[in-house]
Amino acid sequence: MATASVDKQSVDPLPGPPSIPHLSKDFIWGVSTSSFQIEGATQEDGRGLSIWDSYGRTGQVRNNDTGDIACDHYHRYKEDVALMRTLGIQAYRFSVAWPRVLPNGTGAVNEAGLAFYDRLIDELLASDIEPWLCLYHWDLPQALEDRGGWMNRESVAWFTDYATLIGKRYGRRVKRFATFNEPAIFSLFSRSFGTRDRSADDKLNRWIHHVNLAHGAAVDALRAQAPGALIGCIHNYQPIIPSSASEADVKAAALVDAYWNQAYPDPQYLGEYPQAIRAGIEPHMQPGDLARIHRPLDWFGLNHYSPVYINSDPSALIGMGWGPKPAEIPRTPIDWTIEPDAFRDTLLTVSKRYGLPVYVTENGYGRGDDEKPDEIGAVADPGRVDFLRSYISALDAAVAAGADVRGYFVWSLLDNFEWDSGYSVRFGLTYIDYKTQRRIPKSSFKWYADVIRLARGLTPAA
Ligand code: IFM
Repeated sequence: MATASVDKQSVDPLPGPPSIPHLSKDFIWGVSTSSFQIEGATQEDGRGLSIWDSYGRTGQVRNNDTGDIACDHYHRYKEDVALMRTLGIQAYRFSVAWPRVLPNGTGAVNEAGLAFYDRLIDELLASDIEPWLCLYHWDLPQALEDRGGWMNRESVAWFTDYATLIGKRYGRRVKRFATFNEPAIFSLFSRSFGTRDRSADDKLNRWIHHVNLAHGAAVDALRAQAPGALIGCIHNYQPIIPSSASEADVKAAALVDAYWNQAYPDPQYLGEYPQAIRAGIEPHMQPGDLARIHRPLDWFGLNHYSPVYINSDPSALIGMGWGPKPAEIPRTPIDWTIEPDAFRDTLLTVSKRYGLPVYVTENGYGRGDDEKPDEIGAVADPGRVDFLRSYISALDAAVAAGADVRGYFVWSLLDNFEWDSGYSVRFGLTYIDYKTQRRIPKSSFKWYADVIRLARGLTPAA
């Protein structure tokens, strides 16, 4: 049985700040969001459809939730940037909705869509917050999915055109770009793959290779349009742990590790695919492909939540089954194990393996819909505070042990559309009342603001 949810503990007083003696004063503190999860306005100002608009209409998202309104950030971005100012962050990571700026994925440009990101970027800069722009956080234009999406090698050219447009438009004001957010996650969990169909393994290999090529081409396009910008890719990297010592489980976990953790960063940062998947990728390779993928990068983006426990399941995609999690490890309310030591170890691993400055571009705590304002309208989230406190302390420990970590972004500024779970899972430092769109900073918001002020040598807000 899982240990009881940590949110049941007492709220008052909030725990003190994490122990961070090894973080420098110019360490970057931030928050992250993504376009589809917060923007809404899916049918406004000429935006095209994305695959998540279509998927939301299939009835497979919990409570039939859609992204139609989400947090209405498209209209309320100023209020959201004001929240960021109150937090005191130095950087904000967001993504551009590809179908908002190129409604058909390629070809005609939607000026009204581009103008939205102009307004957002200008508001951030006027607030002294650095915009970190991610090109792709899963909302592929439906028009491109209809042409085969990432299965089609032409996707490399589509993505290059999109990256060129974005670099040209924003490159004078935006100096940090990421190509993709968590390519392994949208590959492994894409609904295009029947998880009980082993012929999908080959589709997965082809898809991975195209996304990697698209990454490399986009890096070149961004460099051409935005000289001096710092470019990276954002990876979800977690320890993959076999749930037993059996040979089958150990082998399965090793293969999942290759797909989940290395299939993207290894060719992008090191110029080669992990040994375990090379033979699978080989049929999709053309001469010169590895050099096209392996373009110089400036930083490594790490999204980390908790280790993954794996069982062998020979009939499932890449033989991956979900193994039981050890009962003694505490969990968040959405059943993710809380293991800050694994975070510390992962930071050390990626820092050493990829040899570039690491930025933690996502880390956070999800809770179900029982997270609500109390009778005085406040939202107390002590479980989230404890989680962040222990993970930020673990980050400091990683730095003390030699990891080159330069920044940390909480997922997320706002509660938002949590993919298949719709609005039933909340990750925000800010509570969203979806009926009124009222924003209520949670106790973790105040706590994080104090952490940032202290880390920067300022006194905590009263
Ligand atoms: O909400 C997601 C985000 O889009 C990608 N990383 C994990 C988050 C929490 O599940």
